[in-house]
Amino acid sequence: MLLARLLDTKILSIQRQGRIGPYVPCMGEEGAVVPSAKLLQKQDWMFSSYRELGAHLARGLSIDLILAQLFGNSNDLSKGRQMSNSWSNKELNDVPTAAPIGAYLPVATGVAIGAKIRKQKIAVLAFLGDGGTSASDFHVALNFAGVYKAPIVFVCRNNGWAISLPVSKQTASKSIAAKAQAYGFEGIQVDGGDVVAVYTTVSRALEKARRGEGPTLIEALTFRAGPHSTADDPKRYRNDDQVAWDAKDPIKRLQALLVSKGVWTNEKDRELSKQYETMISDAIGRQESVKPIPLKELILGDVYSEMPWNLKEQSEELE
Ligand SMILES: Cc1ncc(C[n+]2csc(CCOP(=O)(O)OP(=O)(O)O)c2C)c(N)n1
Ligand SMILES: [Mg+2]
Repeated sequence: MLLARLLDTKILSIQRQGRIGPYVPCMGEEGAVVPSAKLLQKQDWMFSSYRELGAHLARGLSIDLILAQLFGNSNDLSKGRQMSNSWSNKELNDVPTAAPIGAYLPVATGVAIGAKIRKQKIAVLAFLGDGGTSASDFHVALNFAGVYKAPIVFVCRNNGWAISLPVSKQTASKSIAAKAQAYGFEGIQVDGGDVVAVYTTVSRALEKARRGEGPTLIEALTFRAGPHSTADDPKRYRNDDQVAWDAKDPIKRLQALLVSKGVWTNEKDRELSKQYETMISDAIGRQESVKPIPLKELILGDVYSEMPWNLKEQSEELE
């Protein structure tokens, strides 16, 4: 969580310096995503939206690969072709998101149904936002998950906003968790800033999925501490209360808990922060200078195993 916070903060500053394109920050929501992703086993699958930086780190994606994706350089596993924040890694069963909200959710359910048919004892974890619950794909995904008793856990980060639209205008349901009832499975609301509560709830849901007892929808109540993206000005639609945010900060809450239990100190915290900051600046130094893949390959590569004559012609023209 701390690594995600420090990396997010640093990425925001290099974005403001014009060194990368648009970015979607994750500050405030680490408590809902990091423990969830940390609970996955190697053969499980993870689907996400774009505000789950910490989940990719927890899954094992390196700082270098996270930055390579944002610089769109030739080290990037998606070769600079994906929208920013669309991290993925085939070896980690970490699937890239799709720009249309929720479009990956039926795919996630499909992977879970596939695993069930193959009798694999695995689980699928799929993150989404409160806005994602209005996408038709959300309802398709939950309906199929319910009917097939698919081994999937949906974790919805309800941060109260879909860009500038408040959740009160997103749904007339009493909660997002309540929506699961219509699809015949359990929905649970949890404080997304309470790491222990998230860990326990997601752990039980993943175990239930692995036992073949079907899906769960978890609504994690979170706080989006920053703007929707670097192209957004939240002051135009909401008033942020700094004091209220400090009390909600999942990292501060966990630090306080660990210090009170005598298993962590502020001194250790400072040391760890320094260590992470060095790792982050070293990785930026490595990735910023890496060139993008050549334009020709970016546009025309990976489409045909053998390039047809018309593309060959265009390729020469491009050169
Ligand atoms: C189908 C679709 N409609 C609209 C958009 C534009 N859009 C991008 S992010 C976003 C808000 C989504 O909010 P939420 O699901 O609550 O996630 P959050 O940004 O709060 O993490 C919208 C409307 C889109 N990408 N796809
Ligand atoms: Mg939201």
